[in-house]
Amino acid sequence: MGNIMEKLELTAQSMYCKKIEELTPAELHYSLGKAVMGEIAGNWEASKIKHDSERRAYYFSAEFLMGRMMYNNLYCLGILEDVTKLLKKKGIDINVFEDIDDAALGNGGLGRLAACFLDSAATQEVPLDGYGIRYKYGLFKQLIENGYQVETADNWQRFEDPWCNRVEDEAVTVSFKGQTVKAVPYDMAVIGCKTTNINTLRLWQAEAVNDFDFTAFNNTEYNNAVQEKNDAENITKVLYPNDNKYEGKVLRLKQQYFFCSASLQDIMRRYKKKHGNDFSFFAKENTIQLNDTHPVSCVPELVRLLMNEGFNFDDAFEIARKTFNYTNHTVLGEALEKWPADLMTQVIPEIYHIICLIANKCQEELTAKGVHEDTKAKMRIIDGNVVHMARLATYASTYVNGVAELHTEILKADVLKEWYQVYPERFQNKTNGITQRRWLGLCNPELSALITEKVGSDAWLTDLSVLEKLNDCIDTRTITKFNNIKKKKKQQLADYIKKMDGYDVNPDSIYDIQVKRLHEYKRQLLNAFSIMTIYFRLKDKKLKNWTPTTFIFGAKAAPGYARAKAIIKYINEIAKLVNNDPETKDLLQVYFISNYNVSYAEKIVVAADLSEQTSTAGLEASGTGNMKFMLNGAPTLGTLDGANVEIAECAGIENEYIFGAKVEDIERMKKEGYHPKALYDANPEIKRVVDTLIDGTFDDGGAQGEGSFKELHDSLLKDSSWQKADNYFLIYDLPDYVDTKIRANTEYANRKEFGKKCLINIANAGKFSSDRTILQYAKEIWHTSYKK
Ligand code: 8GP
Repeated sequence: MGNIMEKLELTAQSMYCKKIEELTPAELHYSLGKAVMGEIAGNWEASKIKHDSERRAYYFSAEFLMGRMMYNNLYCLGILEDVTKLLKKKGIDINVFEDIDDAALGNGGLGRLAACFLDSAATQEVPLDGYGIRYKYGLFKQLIENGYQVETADNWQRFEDPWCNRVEDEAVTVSFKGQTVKAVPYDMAVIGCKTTNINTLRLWQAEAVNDFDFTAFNNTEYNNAVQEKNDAENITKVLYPNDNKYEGKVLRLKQQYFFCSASLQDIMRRYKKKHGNDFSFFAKENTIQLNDTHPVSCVPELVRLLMNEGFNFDDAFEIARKTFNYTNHTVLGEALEKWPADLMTQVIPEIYHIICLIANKCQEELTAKGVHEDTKAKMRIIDGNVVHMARLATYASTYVNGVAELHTEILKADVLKEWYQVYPERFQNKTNGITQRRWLGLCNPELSALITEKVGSDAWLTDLSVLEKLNDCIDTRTITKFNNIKKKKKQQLADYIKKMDGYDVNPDSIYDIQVKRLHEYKRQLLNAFSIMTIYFRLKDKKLKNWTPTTFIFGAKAAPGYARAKAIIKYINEIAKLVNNDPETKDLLQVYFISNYNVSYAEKIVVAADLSEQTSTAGLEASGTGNMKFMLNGAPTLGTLDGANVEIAECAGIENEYIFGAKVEDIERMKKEGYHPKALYDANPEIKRVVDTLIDGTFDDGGAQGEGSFKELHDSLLKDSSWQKADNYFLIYDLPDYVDTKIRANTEYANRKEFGKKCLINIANAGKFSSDRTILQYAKEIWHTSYKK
């Protein structure tokens, strides 16, 4: 510890010629970060040497949503409290680091899961390193202006990045048709908790091989002089802001191939150092997890690299198939990657050629297995000039997994049905998890202390199943303590919201919270409709004994997703109406917080009374936000979808607020016919609420009845050429949802009984640690070592 302060002092002096107390927050952040990096250097080196000597796993992901690193790293090193005190002595509040931007190199669940996995692997001593992209600009920052989302660039590197080391001498080159660029690795230390183990996240940055053309400059061609530099750097300039949506752009394909090729070259270089040109141990020593299909160009790339080493195609492919495993994260058709063959030929022709070889091999193998022609047709990797990446991934992997039990069943029965029939032994489930270090220890020290007191130690920090013990201590005193902690966290959130968004939230109201990416299938619009229903009932004096409630939303919409943006505007219009209505404003408040991100989430999940998880059954692969709320004691108000199903199983369905159609109901309606317009016509309350989209209650900026709200209204009631009316079954689910919400509101009033439900949720959240998930990957897929 003393060491860190000495190192901090030295860095401050040598870098900025300042004393610690004179540093700006950004300078202090950089200096302290570097001091920590100095402190762990020995352990990091030792861990690398250990991992080099054993079978190891790699997590290939286009996204790692790490969030703020400073507090988490100090926490995992066990020195957060001491550093806080030492800085305080110098008159510095450790909260200054809240001014430093999150590293938002991911969109949402998929990227945050990758970050939780790295944290868990480091802690559980699983030799797992991450490979990804060092985007110059992370996920956009969101402003809300006049109720609309406005995007601005996230220049996260402007504060400097003390957590990454540039490793110039391990740069490699990556070639596209007509372009060769340099891939420069930046290594981030992933610090385990209660262990000396440190893993590595290696992020690649694209740079020009020659970044300045001197001849062009001398000929006064100034733009040409830096053309190559710009073209190269563009590859890693910005994260695509889509969550659960595929975008077939050249630059995106380049990003994917860029980091895959660089990472594989890196792994091969390390391997060759050990074994020379004998590749017989390659798949024995290395296993690669593909985080969805974004890294699937690795498969042909590994084949290509091995063929360059003298392998024939079949032998190279066998090694590849033993090396890769694939995780699917979505069943939504629009999210499954399908690359046009032309585009691939244009950008990475050699890779496309190898995909053709793989596609042929696959069809031959299916013929040899006697698979029916119709089934074979459905399994074509290249079908009508389109490359189906999920099929390629499934064919070229040892194991394929979904991310919650229900999701894996849907993959087997539907999305990858034919593949499951032919290769059943490949399919596994790995229910997602979250790291309890960040999502309990760090963000909720008060609840952590209570848990530690009750279960007798802080063993839960590295073994969350210990929480079970709490089941035996849910008595009146503990409930009161819990309720008091929740009250405090709600006050803290109210203060934070005031600071960030300027809203005055009533800390004595129920906090009913929905935070996640904005998507139609997640059904924030359903939540909005339920609020309007309650609002009208209150106005009409039809709802008695309603406990004042604050509905909090946080969500970013993909910039090109018009309906999602219209929903944000609609929620903000509702907020304007109900928050200012003297008849309801003390009973109902609605706030849409701006720029929801990891750091905001840390303040939000701890303060929630209810966790809204309202996706249409069958469509949310897992969800991980649901787990964060559960761990902090908020019952789920949600559908039986994704991991909600397992949450309800673990805590008991009577301790959640479950509503709506189940997967079977949705399937039945799809088969037998679903008529939202008839439900709407038959139910005046639904009609009144849905019609607020078009009856002039709200303003969407367009001419009356012609703007984006009208389009939303149509989407619910009219079939279109490309989508059936109310594709996500909002109108069907609305009545049960409203009833369930009102039941939760009524039950909340019994503070003891409700507090008991909260504690039962916490006590049974053990399963949802990403430590459990990562150990399952290590034992059942990767076959690597782990902490015994
Ligand atoms: C998300 C799922 O929507 C979410 O349910 C799950 O918890 C999370 O992955 C982690 O497993 N999926 C995606 O973000 C996703 O599929 N994104 C890209 C593939 C387009």
